[in-house]
Amino acid sequence: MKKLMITVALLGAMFQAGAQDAKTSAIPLKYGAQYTGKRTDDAMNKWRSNRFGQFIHWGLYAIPGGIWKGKTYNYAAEFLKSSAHIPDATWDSLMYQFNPVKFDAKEWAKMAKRMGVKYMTITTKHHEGFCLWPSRYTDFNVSNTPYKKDILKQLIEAYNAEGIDVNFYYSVLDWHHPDWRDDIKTPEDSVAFSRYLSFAYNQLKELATNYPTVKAFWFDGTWDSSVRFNGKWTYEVEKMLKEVRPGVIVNSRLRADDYGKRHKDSNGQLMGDYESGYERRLPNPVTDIAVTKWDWEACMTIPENQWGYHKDWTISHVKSPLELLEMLVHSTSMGGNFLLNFGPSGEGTFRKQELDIASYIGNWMGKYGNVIWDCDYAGMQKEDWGYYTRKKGASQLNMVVFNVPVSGLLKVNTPKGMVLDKAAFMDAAGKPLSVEEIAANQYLVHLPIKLYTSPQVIIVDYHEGSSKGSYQKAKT
Ligand code: H76
Repeated sequence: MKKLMITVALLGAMFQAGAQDAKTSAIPLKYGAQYTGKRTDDAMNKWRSNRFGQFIHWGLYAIPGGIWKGKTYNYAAEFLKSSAHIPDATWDSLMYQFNPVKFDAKEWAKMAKRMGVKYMTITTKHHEGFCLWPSRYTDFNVSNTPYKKDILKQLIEAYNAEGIDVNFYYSVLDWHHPDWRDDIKTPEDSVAFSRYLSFAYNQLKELATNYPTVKAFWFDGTWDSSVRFNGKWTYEVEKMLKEVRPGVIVNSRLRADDYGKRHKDSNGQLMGDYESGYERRLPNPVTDIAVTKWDWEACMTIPENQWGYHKDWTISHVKSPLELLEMLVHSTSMGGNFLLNFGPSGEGTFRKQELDIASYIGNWMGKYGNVIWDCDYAGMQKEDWGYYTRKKGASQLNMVVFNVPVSGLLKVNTPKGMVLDKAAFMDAAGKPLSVEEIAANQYLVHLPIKLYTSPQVIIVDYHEGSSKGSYQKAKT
């Protein structure tokens, strides 16, 4: 018995020491997270307030558009070189066909502005290795095509003139460069790959230096073990970009730590400035609410998995404008950004479905953009009718209603200490909707019963305090 008690006491002491250790000590890392929590500087606040962005995938893959020698490849069009096993020289010679005669950066920027995006992220170089800017580190770039002109420069000028931030996507994975390796198997691989890493580092420095208004870098193609076990390089790239361009923002997908852990380091801390793992998916508004403690961005395709231009959009579900709009609202409601992808053709034009989506979302954003831009997670429980957002610092709650119940009654469960005062449709301000308190911290907002054909926005006024209602408890 005595022995047992001593053991128990010892165990207790060990647990206590263990608990303290967990609080104070972490796995020492040279290349892990550089800070914890959210960045709160002006550049990051602006990035966050943007909320809605346009992703553009444009490269040589836009020319064949998913079809090679008469055969349609259903996998992502920008992967055609790999899906159709096209030899390097054959693929690379597409460069001599790159001549987007209909490309008009100003038109693109106007369309983006009308859609309501506040930033645009462009593929400076995708996995194929072709560069949309005249890089001095490779000939495989736009200046050696029949088109010749710098695409990035034109896009930056046109989008910035419309007040839209421009960010750079950069694929570290590079199918063109002879020194690229997926895996390091021999000392020769190691030598070659370190040359590759210097090349990519130089290109990134070139981009940051030559395009001074770039706001963020969006890294991709970082999953192979060659990059994953080069945490030092990913750390140094982030550091260099921030030295060249103070305030610049880097996604978590660039980063790996000392032990090959990606996005989040071995201590569970996010690396880079925001979580960029949400690709073609969104966090769950009930179970993934922890995501609100970080900045994050979801990127989304219109068809199932086509980023670059694919000629045939009948091969998968093409999302409707309302599905995409709901994803945007869903993202804002969870404190994240939504980056919607477009894949222009080899001529430099957007297909009709893309233009229609842009104008549908744009019309809605024109009326209701203020429940998206600069808005955040509202701290409310998820309800079946849709999503809440809240503008930073505002004492109003926004309800964006996608599913109106046949009763017309929208349930609002409030946290303790929040009392609802009134509600009104945003575009019929002044004409109040009835707000009925039905139980402690439970309200019903009454909507007119009719057919709604677009998402409704309701602005709710509330104050902090406790409800005066008296409720009869059930006899159980
Ligand atoms: C897989 C993959 C890549 N990551 C997406 C953002 C697209 O660029 C796609 O090609």
